[in-house]
Amino acid sequence: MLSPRTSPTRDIVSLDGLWRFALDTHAGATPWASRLASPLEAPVPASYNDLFVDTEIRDHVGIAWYQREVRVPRGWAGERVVLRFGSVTHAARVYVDDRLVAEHTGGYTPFEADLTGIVRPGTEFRLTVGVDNRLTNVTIPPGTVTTGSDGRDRQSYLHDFYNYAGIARPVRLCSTPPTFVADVTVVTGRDGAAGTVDYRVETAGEAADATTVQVRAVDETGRTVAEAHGSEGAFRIENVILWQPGAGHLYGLVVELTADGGTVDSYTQSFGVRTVEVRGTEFLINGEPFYFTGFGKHEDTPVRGKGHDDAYLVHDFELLRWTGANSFRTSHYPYAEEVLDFADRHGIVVIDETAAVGLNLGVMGGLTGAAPTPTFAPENFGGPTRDVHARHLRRLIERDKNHPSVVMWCLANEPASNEEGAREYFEPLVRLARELDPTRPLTYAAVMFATPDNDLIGDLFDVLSINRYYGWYVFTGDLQAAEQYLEQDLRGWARRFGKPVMMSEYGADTQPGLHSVWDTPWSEEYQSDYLAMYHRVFDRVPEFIGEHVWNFADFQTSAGIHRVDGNKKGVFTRDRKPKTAAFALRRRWRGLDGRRPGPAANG
Ligand code: BDP
Repeated sequence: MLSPRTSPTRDIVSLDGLWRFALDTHAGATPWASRLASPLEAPVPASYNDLFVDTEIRDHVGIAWYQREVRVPRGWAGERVVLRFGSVTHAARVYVDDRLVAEHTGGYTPFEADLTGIVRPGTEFRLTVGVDNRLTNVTIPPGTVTTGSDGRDRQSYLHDFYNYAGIARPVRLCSTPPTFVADVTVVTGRDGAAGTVDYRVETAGEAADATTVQVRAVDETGRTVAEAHGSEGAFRIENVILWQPGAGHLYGLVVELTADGGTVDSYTQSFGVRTVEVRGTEFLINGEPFYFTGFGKHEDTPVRGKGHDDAYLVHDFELLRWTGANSFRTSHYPYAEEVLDFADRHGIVVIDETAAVGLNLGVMGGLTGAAPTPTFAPENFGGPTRDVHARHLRRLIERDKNHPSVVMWCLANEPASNEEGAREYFEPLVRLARELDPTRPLTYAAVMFATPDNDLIGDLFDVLSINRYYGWYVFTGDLQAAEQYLEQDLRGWARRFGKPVMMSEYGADTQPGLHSVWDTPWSEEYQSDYLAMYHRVFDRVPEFIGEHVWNFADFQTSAGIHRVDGNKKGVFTRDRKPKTAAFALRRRWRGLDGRRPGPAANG
């Protein structure tokens, strides 16, 4: 799905701002049919949970309503009018006046409603959105809703971040011509000093068959560097400037749809020329071995919850640069498109993850990892869950395929890959991902209970991403034992699969301001020593290709005795203040430029 962009033939009106807001319990039977009678207003984009001092809203399970009036620009007569949501978490029903115009499930990917002929240029309509935050066995991520004896619904889930809900990303009203560019796919390669570009353009609308497609690549100054004709084709960019980690050089593919010598539609798709490949136990970007340094992140900030915020976007990337991080994983769901656009422009490498987190009933068994009931059984996560997972994977790849920053797809976080049924569950998903995108390697983040001996799916993937907490959940406070087990474990994965191995999670909860001269869990020194121990091990494993600390910043979770106002494994606090470990990471990572740290780099 194309990102909304203005062009000589396309306009955009932002619908961000304050909308009327009410929980379904206060909104009447048909909230869309008239003005929402509620004193509350909620900002878009933002999660609604933390805005109000009201536990009924914070812990709400079910539907919440958003509403506003929208005026269609009068100049849009004869144009196609499209309403586009960056995301609504987790499901949406969208009404224009009394009419249902869209339904969408999946809280982290965009969707559109074509309003052509439904709304009239120059007039106003009432836009109402019902936002459903319920998670079940057949949603991704999954969860369970139970009704208590007090009649209240409660939501439980298997992932360790708060189930924020709302209209979390920008909403836009867009115009396109009635015949339009519907999709663009760009795949790049290299031939000596030249870049090779294969492209495919999809068109739609009444007169699509009568149009011809022309494309030209422009550099950052707007100069045309290559041209081609036809809806599918290839061209070369001589003396290409590559998209590189740390230097996000971009070109624009200007796609023009013409008929009878006139322009019907034009759309510019940005792209970067780079290659990605796994060879042996190396991860190559532009043919050079790349070593990942960075974090698993979250979209999580005070008050806004998971709402997209450009100030935090800029600041987070600034802190990544300051720390010497060259990459991050979009744990545990696809992030806002604005984040990936920024990563493209600034040369930050991204591992792009689906929202499939919590496909593991073993976590309910605590540290034993013994699932109380088999994860992949039909009554838990069977065929219907996998179908939804497949749909999400498709949406992710359709959305993010043209981002040069995205170098790998992560199909799931900590699935029960050690349990029977895992292979049957994942094989079709891996096949689908490779069909949709034969160019990018695939990975999944392996849970602690999945070991080199019992994992059932590692051979299906290209890179082994391992989540481990030796020294935290196990061998708590005993870094010496933890070091020994970690090394055995990582060497075991490398030996069994002969593939590149990276650490996709390692971290320790840390209370800022707590200091200790001992190996004291929760102290700032322990977090630094814990990371340093992992780094010593990484530097001894030849197949090792990268390290993503869990987590970039502290983040909110559901309440529980294991969490003190959320997960504190951040190297930065939730309001982005550095803990001691941030300085240690900076010492290790700065100046590496994608190379492996040398033996002296332990920090
Ligand atoms: C891992 C999960 C991550 C958690 C982390 C933790 O992948 O989402 O936040 O553990 O416990 O198992 O901190």
